[in-house]
Amino acid sequence: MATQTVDATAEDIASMEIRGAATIARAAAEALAVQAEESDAADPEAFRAEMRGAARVLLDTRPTAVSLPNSLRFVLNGMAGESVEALRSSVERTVETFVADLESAQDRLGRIGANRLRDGDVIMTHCHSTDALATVEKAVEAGKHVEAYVKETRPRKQGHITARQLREMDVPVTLVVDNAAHRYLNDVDHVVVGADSIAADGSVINKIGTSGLAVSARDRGTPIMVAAQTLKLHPDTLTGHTVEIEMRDEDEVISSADREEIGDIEVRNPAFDVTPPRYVDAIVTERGQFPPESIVTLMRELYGDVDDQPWTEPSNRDAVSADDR
Ligand code: RUB
Repeated sequence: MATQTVDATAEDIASMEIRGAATIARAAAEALAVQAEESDAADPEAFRAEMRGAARVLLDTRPTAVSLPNSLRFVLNGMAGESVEALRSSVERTVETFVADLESAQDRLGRIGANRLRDGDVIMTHCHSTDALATVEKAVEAGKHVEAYVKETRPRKQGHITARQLREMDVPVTLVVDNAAHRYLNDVDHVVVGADSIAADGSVINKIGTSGLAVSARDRGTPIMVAAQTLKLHPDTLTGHTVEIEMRDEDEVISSADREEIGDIEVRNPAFDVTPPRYVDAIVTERGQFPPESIVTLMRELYGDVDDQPWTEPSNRDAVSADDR
């Protein structure tokens, strides 16, 4: 298990040292285990308050990937016991369960997604998604030959990570700039992407550029598979909330020297976008593959009774739910 403190983990998530929805969720859960281990809380209430505070620090890092609140909720709701010692070990056990579930979910969805890929298929990827790569890995393990066009993914170039990991699987890779995607989609059998959040209507929230790629793929008749374990289902969207799209620093897009030379301009750097369900062929989860419009059924089954924010202090809870109404 990782041994990073909550503050170090929060800093790494905010700076994207730790990134990608599943990896963020795992790191956050593991940081809570470290907090529990190192806590010198005098009594159970102080311990619980400390854990809630730690969860809020992690929650404040990045707003879009629902895997982060889902993981914090799982750990905080798993806290049980009448003594600090009992609470501490319940957190450690819950985090172990969370990490094991996450790994087995990725393994299972990988095998399901791999069934969609045939021997000789060419895929196109966007950004870097461990869930998406799990489908390729399982296809390769099953003896299928798969090749990949990898989109660079400006501004952070997560495509380089994808390219490296695909090469480690011996998958032939062609790296293209984002603007070349449409040009090469004729040669592609599947677009395979991950998700940071999935909304109740089946919309997929993923790295900026996913929606443009999906529209292009639909135009070319290329199917789009979204590989997303159920940790990516966004329970708040069941009650009409929308998913916040993170806006990141302008420096990721343009250097201050270039900007000065150009003159007075606005710069926008949204990290994610929303792909409507009509552009998505299948959402592949560890529970099977779903047409996007039917994902709400699974969301209700898994998260239907989730309306709690266990990181909120009990004294603020009434105010929060009143605000919510
Ligand atoms: C990462 C990204 C990934 C999803 C899914 O964005 O959009 O496609 O998080 O990843 P960023 P995974 O680099 O800004 O975090 O399948 O690994 O959860």
